[in-house]
Amino acid sequence: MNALFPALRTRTDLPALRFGAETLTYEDLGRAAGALVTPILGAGRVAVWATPTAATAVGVVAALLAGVPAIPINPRTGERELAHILGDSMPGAVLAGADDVLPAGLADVPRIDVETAVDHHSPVSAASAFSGAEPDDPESPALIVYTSGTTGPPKGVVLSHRAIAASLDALEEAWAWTEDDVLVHALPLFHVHGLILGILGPLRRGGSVRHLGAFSVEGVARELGAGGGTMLFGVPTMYHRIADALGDDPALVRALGGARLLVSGSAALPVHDHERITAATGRTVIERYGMTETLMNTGVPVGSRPRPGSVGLPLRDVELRLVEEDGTELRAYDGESVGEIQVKGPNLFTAYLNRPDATAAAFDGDWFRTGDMAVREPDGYVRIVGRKATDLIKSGGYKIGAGEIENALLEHPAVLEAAVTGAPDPDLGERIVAWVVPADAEKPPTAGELADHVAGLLAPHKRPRTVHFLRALPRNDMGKLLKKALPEALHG
Ligand code: MCA
Ligand code: AMP
Repeated sequence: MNALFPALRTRTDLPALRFGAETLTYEDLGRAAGALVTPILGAGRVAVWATPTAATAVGVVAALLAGVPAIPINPRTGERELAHILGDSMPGAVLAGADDVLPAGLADVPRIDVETAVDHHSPVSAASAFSGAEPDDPESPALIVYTSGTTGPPKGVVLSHRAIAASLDALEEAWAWTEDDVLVHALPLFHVHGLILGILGPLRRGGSVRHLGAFSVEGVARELGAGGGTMLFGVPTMYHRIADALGDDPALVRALGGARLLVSGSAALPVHDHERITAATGRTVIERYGMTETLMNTGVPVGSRPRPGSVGLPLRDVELRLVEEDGTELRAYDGESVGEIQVKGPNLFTAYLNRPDATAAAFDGDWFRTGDMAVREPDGYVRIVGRKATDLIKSGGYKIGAGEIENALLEHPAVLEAAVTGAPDPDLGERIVAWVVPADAEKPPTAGELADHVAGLLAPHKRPRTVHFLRALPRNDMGKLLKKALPEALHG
């Protein structure tokens, strides 16, 4: 039973999850998740309406215990994206909190309510609540997480029990992560960072997690300070906002200064923000580098000297190489030879759901092509310097494909042509910029209308933050769009 979460049996009276005022011990979690195992066993796959609540954590743990693959769904997902995810993954049921209002797109999927309030007088013990259905085969699929590519709709990344266990256990070693750790975070629960690292990570260690529900600097200060948090996980946008607030907030300075580990990931944390945090608190933020398809690849080990701008060393059992454009392996450890990061190891995904073509294209033999460009320092530390595809945008830590936004914009009746790029943004890392040729130059749509249109079809974080209107998109003689020439076209 529960190979992923042995603490469900051993740490029964200790706190596992806290979301706001709601706390679940391991016993509570075992009972709540155990009660769902039988109802979901026949579902084939189960969607989880991934609000930032205890219900999501209970639903996902239940699916893992039942051996039924779970598909976390962003509760703000727009109608087009939701239809794609459901059509692609065909869940037999959706798990949702009892009070959640589900959109029409989910009307045909049988709903199972997740109860987090546990009846302590029930004779069902946590252990007996499990059906013992958890798969023996570590290769069996555990989660299907949707991630954007440069074009087309998001792809479902199939992650096995093996990959999740391997990645979390490698982080245990790198960060001396133990059952005594209390993780504070405010990440969404429909991606790897917030769900696998942020919820399943503490549960695998037998520690606990305090989720803020929504990110706020005050919440971080409270939970890391008096709340007893020992670790903080966040995306660079969160650390940027923390760095902005440190000057006026002695309680925040104390809270960060007292934490055992401050970890940033999902995008590069600018050196300036590293420096501001260290100057104010005396603490260094450490970075780790991962991807939905690979889970965690590298990390700065706890206790290493400060390395702003570095994502650290390959984690245990992860092999990492740098490869030149022509496929030649780069052997230099010189801090300046740039190659694409390729990785292999037990942390890798199984396949893209229903996409053997995309799966095959993502690999060079056993090596997964990350698309991230990096150098290696003489001591092996990896520094990411860019990304191969300019059509992938990282905004607020979310990966967003330019192509999917362009397609959504083109569906707006007032849009004739559209191009999407990423622009540097101090808060979000990159900001989505839309370049639009209106169908009627006299009556262009408003920027807000286009943002709402994209948010409604895809998701709010994919909405353009800036919209430029042009007479025509710049193209070469072959008709190919020249994205680099867009700023000039604005003034042309
Ligand atoms: C504004 N809003 C709108 C619109 N305009 N909603 C609909 N339509 C509109 N036109 C709403 C938003 O929904 C939101 O509502 C509020 O306005 C503000 O949203 P926004 O400006 O987008 O962002 P934010 O609230 O300021 O969030 C910043 C953030 C967030 C908290 C840093 O970006 C975030 O949580 N990022 C985490 C991304 C992440 O987890 N990435 C991991 C994937 P409301 O305020 O009500 O919510 S990468 C990964 O997993 C790999 C493995 C890795 O390495 O980690
Ligand atoms: P996703 O596909 O949403 O899981 O995002 C994965 C991508 O996030 C990686 O391919 C990197 O480009 C980026 N990423 C994750 N962690 C870091 C980091 N610490 N520094 C720079 N980029 C990162």
